[in-house]
Amino acid sequence: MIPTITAFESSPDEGKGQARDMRVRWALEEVGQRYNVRLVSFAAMKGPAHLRLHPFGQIPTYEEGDLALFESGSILLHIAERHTGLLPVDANARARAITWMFAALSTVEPPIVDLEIATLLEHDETWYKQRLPMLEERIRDRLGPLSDRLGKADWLDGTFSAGDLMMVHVLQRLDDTGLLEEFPNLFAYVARGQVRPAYKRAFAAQLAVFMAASKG
Ligand code: GTB
Repeated sequence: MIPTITAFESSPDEGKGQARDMRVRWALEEVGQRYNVRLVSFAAMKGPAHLRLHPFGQIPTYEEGDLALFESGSILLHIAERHTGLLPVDANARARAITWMFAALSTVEPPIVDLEIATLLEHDETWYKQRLPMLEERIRDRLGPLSDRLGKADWLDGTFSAGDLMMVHVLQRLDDTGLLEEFPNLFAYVARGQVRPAYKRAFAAQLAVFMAASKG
């Protein structure tokens, strides 16, 4: 059965692959699963049909037969569990890869999102300039230990896994902040993810949506 995911009809990231459908597309490409994409406008995301799929009115969602999922982490785990290639077979290694997915989502991503929100929506506030160094320091507090753990390795725990996929996609949200460059091994780690053929196919697919939308 070919699953259907949802993505922004016109992504505010202008095709940079920052929206969370990108990590789902990438996972599907890694495992060689074809997929359909239903594009949704901001208005449609808050309408009853989409809210039945996603209680918070967001993208991405994932539909496969009578299964409907939301939350990129849950969707990625579902894909990784149903196919080979994104989770190790060994039970302990598998549990560790899943742990890295959670670490990406619940420990590394939140301070990055805080910085994004401040930069996008709060830059005119009087306190913005004062708050910025604190937001950046909170990100460094995550990147430092992550960089130490990765060390000289290519991936976080042996071979490339869903944990790396999630972590790379979270870290690439730091593009344009200069923060990733402070940790050369993390910068190289993200680049290593981005040259994977599956990443490139997923990136091209979401960029094509943005290009078509901008032509009007
Ligand atoms: N926890 C959920 C998940 O992991 O799936 C979060 C989903 C989420 O935040 N979705 C966003 C959304 O639908 C799109 S990805 N937002 C609309 C809304 O909440 O009304 C977040 C995103 C959006 C834009 C950029 N950008 O422009 O760079 C980057 C990331």
